[in-house]
Amino acid sequence: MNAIFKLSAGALLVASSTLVMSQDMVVKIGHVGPTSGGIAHLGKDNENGARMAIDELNAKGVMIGGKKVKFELLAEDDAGDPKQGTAAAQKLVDSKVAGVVGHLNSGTSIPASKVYSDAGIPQISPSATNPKFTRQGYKTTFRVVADDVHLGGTLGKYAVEQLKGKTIAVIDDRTAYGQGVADEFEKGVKAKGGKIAKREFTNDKATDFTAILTSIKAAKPDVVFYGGMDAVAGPMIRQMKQLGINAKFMGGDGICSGELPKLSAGAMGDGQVVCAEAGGVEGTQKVAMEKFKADFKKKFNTDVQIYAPYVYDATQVMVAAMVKAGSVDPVKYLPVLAKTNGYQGVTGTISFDEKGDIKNGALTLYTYKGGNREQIAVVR
Ligand code: ABU
Repeated sequence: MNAIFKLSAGALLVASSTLVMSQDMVVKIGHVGPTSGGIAHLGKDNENGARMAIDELNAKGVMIGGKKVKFELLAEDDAGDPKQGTAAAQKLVDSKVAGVVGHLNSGTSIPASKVYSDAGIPQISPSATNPKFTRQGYKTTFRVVADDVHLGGTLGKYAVEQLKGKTIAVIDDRTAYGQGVADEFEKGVKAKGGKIAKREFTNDKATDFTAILTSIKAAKPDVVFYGGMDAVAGPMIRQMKQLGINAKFMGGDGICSGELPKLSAGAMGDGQVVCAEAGGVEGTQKVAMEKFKADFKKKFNTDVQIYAPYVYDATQVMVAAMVKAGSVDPVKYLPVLAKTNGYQGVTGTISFDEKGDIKNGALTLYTYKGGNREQIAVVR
């Protein structure tokens, strides 16, 4: 009897907790990034940003339309590959997600945006910077960082005005991001009267740059810009050193990670690398960002790479729109999301323009000293 009683009580407890949970409205939010392949460390960083937001929202308890919501993160890996990106997008649409945060890369975010647009599902990228992403006329497409026009253009001007670059070489990885940011860098250099002495290209999986670096060495560059990601930039910096190229090395947000010193195997001289993150915090906002980074480290036992805080904010902005709309139905909360104005996140103030781009997006210029990233300036 006793055993039966215990069993029954246990069953009752299970049944009762299932009952409580079943009263919660489960809302699925998708996240996509490359959690496999060369930049898996960046994909995981992004995914952790989403997980942190979801866990906090669930711990806090969110009511939408009078119902308690339990958010569920559906995390997909696109390996940074455009085809896998659209497949992951379709999988999330089929799983009936209410919204998607991602993808990380422009080369995956752009083709995936059509899938989300066709399904009417809001998509916020925390890191895709190719301008085309928000210029396709889709109402479902948003981003919370500045684009490559701002990023590449600012770095190009910096190369001429601050680094006093006279002989500038440019390499890109032929991806939507890498080639695009390199083109904008060129425009920035030329706008300030500088000249591009050499333009070369590689690909996003290459490991040997001897041929292009030998060609670049002949031009005796004082600045080399690379449009691509840190997984390629690291070995490139190491091979530049081996070939005796002592130029400053510049790149966009894709190289501006905490992992770059390790990826270059310690070949970076202090102040040799200048890169820019497509976002930035200033003044009192720094306190919130430092807290985020400390909480992130405590939760995941790893430092933020680049975009985890932007993923966190993108997730929070999406949920804030659902709360304000009183609905998780994309038809109802999408117009509210589009009108986001003055949302205070850990990355700063988020307001969207008519294209879904962040208004007044900042950039942060960084260099590396002693293997650590050091802020040079925030530029708007
Ligand atoms: N913005 C750099 C990394 C992501 C991308 O735009 O491809």
